Amino acid sequence: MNMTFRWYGRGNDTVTLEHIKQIPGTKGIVWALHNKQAGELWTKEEIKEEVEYIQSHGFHTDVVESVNVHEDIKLGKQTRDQYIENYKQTIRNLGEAGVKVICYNFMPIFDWTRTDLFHPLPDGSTALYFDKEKVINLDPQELVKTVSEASDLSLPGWEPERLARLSELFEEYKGVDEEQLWSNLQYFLEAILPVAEEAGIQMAIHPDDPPYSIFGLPRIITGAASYERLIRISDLEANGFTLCTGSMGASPENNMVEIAEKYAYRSPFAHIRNVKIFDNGSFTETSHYTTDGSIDIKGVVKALHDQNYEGYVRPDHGRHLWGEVCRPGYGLYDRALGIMYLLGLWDAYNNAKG
Ligand code: DNO
Ligand code: MN
Repeated sequence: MNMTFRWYGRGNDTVTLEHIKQIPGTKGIVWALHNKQAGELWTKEEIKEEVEYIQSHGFHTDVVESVNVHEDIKLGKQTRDQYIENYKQTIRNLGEAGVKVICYNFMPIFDWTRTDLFHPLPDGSTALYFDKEKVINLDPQELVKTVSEASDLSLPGWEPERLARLSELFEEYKGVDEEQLWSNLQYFLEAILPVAEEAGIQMAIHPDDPPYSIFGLPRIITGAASYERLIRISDLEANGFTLCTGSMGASPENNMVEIAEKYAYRSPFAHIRNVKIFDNGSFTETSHYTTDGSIDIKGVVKALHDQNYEGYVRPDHGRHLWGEVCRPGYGLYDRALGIMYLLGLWDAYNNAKG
């Protein structure tokens, strides 16, 4: 397990590299050029500058999250090819800079979706929350408005430029069902995977969050069956997964221990965090502690340990603790606590093995 921490870059994050340095066992920074629009080329110079800055603090820069996929690619529009060419060149440029894994997703319009960014928990902290009822009944425009007003920092995947086109995008997706989206994903993968393979990079698709359709939009990376279908599209090593326990595990149908046992070998990157799912399907993010949520985090770590997992791991999101002002889900404290829990489990499993 190669422990990492996601960081949004200088001037774009309340957490600093100096803070992260003080979290025991943390080797790498999961980074991105966060000022880039989906579809835009990441130049060698821009990549070099960011990588050198992070490395000068003693961290590796092996993992990028995300290089976002332009909506025209997901929609399968004719204009997609130019964006795919940019994507390919970005992969080559990242490979040249030593990057090993690129995390990406293929969710229409929205990236991860929540209805409340600062939902109070019984312990006095706040966390990201998904109210299923609300999402079923709310107009997406309304949701976007409430959620964006709750935070000054724009959420990844909720970039203002993209959201401004919301109605237009919804109109365009009317012609795209799940099968069409799969075929658009396949077209994209067939174009980029050989390039990634040659660049020494593993692409790691992130599951849809939550892992089911919302607002009538198709969502396809939702569980073990999606993984099987991905493997059938290409068994190149470059065709990898991001094992995100909190995203995929937000559906009670997904047993994350079994999924980790079965697919860790294809997952160069893991996001390990817990969620508590309520009877009505709503869920809240919690601490990483197994007892606090619905996902067997210690079982997931054991499954990885049993396979001598050497992939990159990050604690993904955390609660907001002790009055911290930060990006929703991306504070310092709870993610640091999460890391210590994950490393503690790992050490204990090491000892048990003898
Ligand atoms: C949320 C993240 C996602 C993830 C993208 C990957 O915190 O897990 O935004 O970065 O879906 O492309
Ligand atoms: Mn995740």
